[in-house]
This record gives sequence, structure tokens and C-alpha cells, in this order.
Amino acid sequence: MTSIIEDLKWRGAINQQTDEEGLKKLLEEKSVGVYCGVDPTGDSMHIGHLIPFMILRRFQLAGHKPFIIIGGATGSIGDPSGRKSERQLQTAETIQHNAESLTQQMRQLFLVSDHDKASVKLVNNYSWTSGISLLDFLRDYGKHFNVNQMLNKEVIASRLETGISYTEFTYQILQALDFLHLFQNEDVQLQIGGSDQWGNITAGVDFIRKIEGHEAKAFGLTIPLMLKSDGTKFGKSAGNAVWLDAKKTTPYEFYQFWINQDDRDVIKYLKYFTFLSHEEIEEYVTLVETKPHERAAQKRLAAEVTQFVHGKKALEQAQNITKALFSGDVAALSGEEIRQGFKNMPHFTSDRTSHEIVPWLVDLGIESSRRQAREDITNGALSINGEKFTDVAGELSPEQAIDNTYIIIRRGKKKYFLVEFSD
Ligand code: 629
Repeated sequence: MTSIIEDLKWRGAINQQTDEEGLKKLLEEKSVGVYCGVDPTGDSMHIGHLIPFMILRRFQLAGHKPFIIIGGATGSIGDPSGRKSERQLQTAETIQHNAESLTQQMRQLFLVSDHDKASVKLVNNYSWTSGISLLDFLRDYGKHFNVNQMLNKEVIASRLETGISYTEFTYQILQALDFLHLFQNEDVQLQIGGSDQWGNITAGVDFIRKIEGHEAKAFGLTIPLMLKSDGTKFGKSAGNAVWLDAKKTTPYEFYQFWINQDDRDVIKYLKYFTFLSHEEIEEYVTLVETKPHERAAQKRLAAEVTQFVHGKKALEQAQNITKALFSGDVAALSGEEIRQGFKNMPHFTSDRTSHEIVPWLVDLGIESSRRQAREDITNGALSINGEKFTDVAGELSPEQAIDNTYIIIRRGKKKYFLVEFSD
């Protein structure tokens, strides 16, 4: 079996390491505690967050012990990493609320079996940070941080022109303190994070060495920023972030996001976002080269990530919706599937009575004129709930609606409209 580090290298998932040789040796010797943190700045993670936490899961699958810090304390300060300007402070209530949502999300992702339950630990850094007095902070911790070194860190250096508050300047000390805390109390020896976390992670490694002595075995590893071959920002769909919360990004939208990836990126994503073996991924390399039109790699990618984040049932629904919208055979969709599939399509409401089709289509705004409506119907361009509708004098009633509520209208091959009967 290849080692976890070799595997991560193959996946293109290593940016920097504090001590490559030392870490390799340690990981061969024992089951190592590994951690990654997230700040509760929002109430859901997006797919950018998924990367380091999936790597945490790879460490877990390789026999190591994953820890997740939810940053109740750090989140109330705000990490300046990767930002050009000062953050807005959030209220204690918001942070508390977000921390609970993120904890819930992490549980869903990581605690998939009883065995895993025993080996993932979720901790909130508020628990060991909130009780430190100002004087203790300055005497016990601040004394070990050299301001000149702090200023030299990329994150701080890049903000010196525009300015940075004392509060955000202090952030790296809090994250360093977390690493020391987990090192001392939980035997955590490795911190991972995105490349923007390098300064914070090395601050922790240096701090541990100062407190525990130069031989202390603490390591850091960062993951490269995900780039897209067309130069646009990874993780956005039509300008919006792709969230892990099904209420913000439905499983169908999530599935579509992955289905739509470029051939030039799809193998990279299979390596990052799935637990498929090297051999399986190599097969997709061949398929992308020889039969790109089949989009087998995109379909597998979408299936794997959607199932990992939303579960098997949500994946099946997303696949159902995709198939139905493609073929036009929408009659068998459930109400829930319709709500997901039509979230971003033209949506109309109608009162719960029977309607003559031609004036109804015009009143709703689906057809521009009665004449156009008649023409489309006669030409066979109109389908209602998956069946061609050819009767210009026909009527539509709530009894014909799917789930007693939905009428799906398709004009031509691709244009869909949803009408909802409501009281
Ligand atoms: C306390 C807080 C710790 C260790 C880490 C942290 C959070 C860290 C941070 N991370 C980003 C976040 O919370 O700000 N200071 O949004 C985010 N992270 C995942 C990856 C990241 C990073 O959660 O590390 O690089 C995004 O891919 O930006 O003791």
C-alpha cells in the first residue's frame, strides 16, 4: 500500500510541509493525531472547505486520528489570511449559532459509522481560550512571539500598506495556542489547512518548539489553492458559492455543478474530491481522452461527491431529476424532486381551478400571444407533464397536476416552465 503522503502527492494535494522527512517517518511509526480548523464565520461550509476536511478523512482512513476545531474563539477575532481588508466583527450569538450549524455539518460528513464515531473529535477552541486573562495571555504566550517575525508573515506584510488592527494581528497567536493545546492534551502532532493557513500553522509549530523544546515533533502541511483551467475562481456556480447545506445549494444543483466540469479539470477533481483508487481514476483518464462525449468522469465525480455530502437518497433524486429533464419524461418526478429541479427555472402560480390552455398560457406570461400559443400547440412544440399537448381547445385542471400541485410545461426541446396551483 502507498503511504498517505505518497497518496496526497499523487493527488496533487500538497503545497508546503514544515519537515517532509520528519513527518513521513512519524506517520510510518504510529497513529498520529491530525487537525484542521474552521471558523464559524458562516452557518455552512462550501466546497472550498471540503478539500482539507476530505484530506483529514484520508488521514483517518489511513489509521490516523482526526480532530476538528470549530473556532468559536478565533471566529470572534477573524483570520486576516487571504483578505485585503479588515473583517466585520460578528456578534456572540451569530458565532454561537454558526458554530452549532458547522458542528452538525461536520458530524454528517465524518461520523458515518460507529467505528468512525470513536475516532473523530470535534472541539471548540472557545473552551480553552475564553478563560485566559489578559495578563496571563501577555505573560505566558505573548512573550514567545516575536513581533518582527509576525510582521514578516505574508498575511501581515501584505496588509501593512492598507493597515491591520491589533485584533487581527493577534489572530495567529490564538491559532498557535490551539495547536499547543491539542499537542499537549490530545497528542496532536500535525496541522493541515489550505495554503492561506501556512503562516498560522508555522506560528503554531514554532510556538510548540519554544514551549516544549526544539525536539518537539509538531508538523504542518498545506494544500494548494484549487485552480480552474479557464482561470475563473473554483467553487462558484453562476457567481454563487456552492454550499454543503442542502437548503442553500440543493443536492440537484450540487450534482449539476460537478456534472458541468471541464474535461481539463475533471481528473484533478476526481483526485481531490473522491476516495476512488488510483487505478479507477487512471481508467477515467483514458475515458476522458477516448470518449469525452460520454462524460463518464464527470458523472462519476458528481455521483461520488454528492453521495459523500448528501447521502445516497439525495444522489438518486438528483440523478432522477437530471434524467427526467434531459428526456422530457417528467411525469414520474415527485413533488420534492420537482421543487429541486425547477428551483432556477421560470416559476408561475395559478389558482386551483380549471383553465382553458390558450388564454391561460398568455395570462401566465409563458406565451406572448394567443396566436403564438395556438401555433406552438398545433406544431406539437408543447408538452404538459411529459406528454405532447395538441388540443388548442383543451383545458387544464388541478386534477392533472403532479402531486396535485405542479404542471410542468416544456416548449421545444429545452425550455421548461413550472406552474404551481395554490389556494
Ligand atoms: C483555529 C481556527 C485553528 C485552526 C484553524 C482555524 C481556522 C482558520 C481559517 N480557516 C478557513 C475558514 O475557517 O480561517 N484560521 O474558512 C478555511 N479552512 C479550511 C482551509 C482553508 C481556510 O476552514 O484551511 O484554506 C480553505 O480551504 O481558508 O486552531
